[in-house]
Amino acid sequence: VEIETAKRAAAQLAVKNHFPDDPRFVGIGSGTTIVYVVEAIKELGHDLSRVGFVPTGYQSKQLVINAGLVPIEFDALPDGVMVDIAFDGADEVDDELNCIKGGGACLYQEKMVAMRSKEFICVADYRKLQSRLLTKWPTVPIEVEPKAARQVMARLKVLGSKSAAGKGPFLREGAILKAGPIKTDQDFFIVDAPFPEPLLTSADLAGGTVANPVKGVWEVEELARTIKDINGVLAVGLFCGPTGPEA
Ligand code: DER
Repeated sequence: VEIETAKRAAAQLAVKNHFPDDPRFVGIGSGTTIVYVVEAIKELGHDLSRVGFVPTGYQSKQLVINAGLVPIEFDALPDGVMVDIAFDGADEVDDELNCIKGGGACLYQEKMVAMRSKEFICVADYRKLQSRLLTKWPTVPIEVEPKAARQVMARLKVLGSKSAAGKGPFLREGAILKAGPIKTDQDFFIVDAPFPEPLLTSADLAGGTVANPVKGVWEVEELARTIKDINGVLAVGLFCGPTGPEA
């Protein structure tokens, strides 16, 4: 199936099955699949004039505004009030619904909105689903305070971050028209950290299918927590599934 068709189909199904009848706040993620989610929300034909749509960065905010939906900034949410549901994309999803996120460098606000939501609906085409993370998507995106970037990359190397060719971690450089590293919506850098082996799921460890993981082979939640503890790291592009902690 053609990728864009698959993205649209996933978005239509997600919205049809999960959009609430009368939500107060709805989170809107970043990337390309989310465009079809917004399209599907509009096609519902509901009166959305009283719904606040919480964006997860500049791209997401423009998408909400251009769709004629009412944007509400995260810090304008009433204290103690949760977002009813958040829709977002992902770069890879494993059997336990752990996700790699950050391919679009929007992971910080995506995580804030996801963790503030009663329900998080990940919308992803068939390419993204792998039994373990880092099977096809090669790196863990990490948002880093610029002055700490070199120190964070050195720490990641110690943790075993390197590609099969022994390269990395990498500072995400600009696209064609930007020399030097890109800046996120928070004016931070993105470090992309490769690991030589796919990330284990908690079932791998519990089920004993992987007795004693070799050095440098990580389980998703443990790696997420370990990286989050490095000074200068703002957010890690590993979203732990429904059974996992807030990593
Ligand atoms: O950055 C992210 O996590 C985004 O959700 C993004 O990577 C999803 O991308 P796509 O929908 O364009 O594949």
